Amino acid sequence: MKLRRFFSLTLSSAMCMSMLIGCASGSDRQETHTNMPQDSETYAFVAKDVQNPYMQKVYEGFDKACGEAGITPVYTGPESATPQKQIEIINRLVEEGEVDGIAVAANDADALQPVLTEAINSGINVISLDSAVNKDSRQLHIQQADPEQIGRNLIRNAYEIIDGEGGIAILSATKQASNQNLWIEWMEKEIEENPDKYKNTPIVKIAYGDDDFTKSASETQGILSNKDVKIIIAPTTMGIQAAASVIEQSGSDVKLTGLGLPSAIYQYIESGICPSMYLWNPIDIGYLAAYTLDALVNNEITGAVGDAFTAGSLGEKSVTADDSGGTEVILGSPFKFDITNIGEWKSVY
Ligand code: RAM
Repeated sequence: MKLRRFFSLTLSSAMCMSMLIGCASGSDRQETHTNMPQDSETYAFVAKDVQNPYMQKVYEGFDKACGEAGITPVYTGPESATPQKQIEIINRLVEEGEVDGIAVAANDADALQPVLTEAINSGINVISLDSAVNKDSRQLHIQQADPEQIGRNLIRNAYEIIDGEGGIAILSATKQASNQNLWIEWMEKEIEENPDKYKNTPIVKIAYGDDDFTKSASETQGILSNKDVKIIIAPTTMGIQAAASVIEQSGSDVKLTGLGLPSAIYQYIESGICPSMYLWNPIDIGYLAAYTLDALVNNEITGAVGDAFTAGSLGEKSVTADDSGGTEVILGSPFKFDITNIGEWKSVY
């Protein structure tokens, strides 16, 4: 794809691009790698928020794949998880005409549609990862793992941890997060479809910590004041970390499970506050996203069902239909972490 270029991506121009974007707003950040060939393509990863360590791990893989493929990577995103700031950032990326591909972890499934449509119309390849935009706003989505498996596994795991007795509270990310909302729908479905099994373990509360540590911690305090709650499911790496620390400090015997980074939660698995949790390899998500963008940019795939391509060391990947009528590439299955394996993983991610 030929894009209008204001300048070539030498060291000084990459700094210049960073400055241009940085000048437009003090509340988001952009980083580029500058040791790439002058005519390399540029792919941007727009994080839910740049502070989130999970997003930083995803970018680590994105950056790695870009390095292998000779692509210039850009890390950008808002300082807190809002769609408005993502719209501003993507707008600037489109106006500047420097990027050939955008991978976005969306803070709202629908709100980014106008700006992403503009990006696609201007010749930029667009995918979502982690948290999807609607099917009309992207060419395909990178799905970490089957949302049904994630949602059902989390409820089944919570049920086992509390021996089928006690209320369940969910501490989610933002109210508009499409990934968390879909997982919560599957959690509710698992309970609805098995009323006998779950008769003593209802979901008594859903709270939103906005992927912000302080807000998640104060929501956890609220949850702990409800004496019916025996376990919290936090399907967000930020939420589970905040909940674990509040439970520990308060001395509560409420248990915890969810989706967490082993590096942040291992001590709570060891102490028994969070007997087990799930995740997938966040580095691989970013790695897969960059190779998928590359396959789109080089016209190896169009994003249609049946398309296949090689995603570096992850090997052959194919495009499948998703539940919304769009398409996706799935990384794998959710992986369970507990006392038997957390030691091996706590230094990996
Ligand atoms: C959080 C984010 C992200 C989610 C992970 C599990 O950091 O909300 O979207 O996929 O947790």
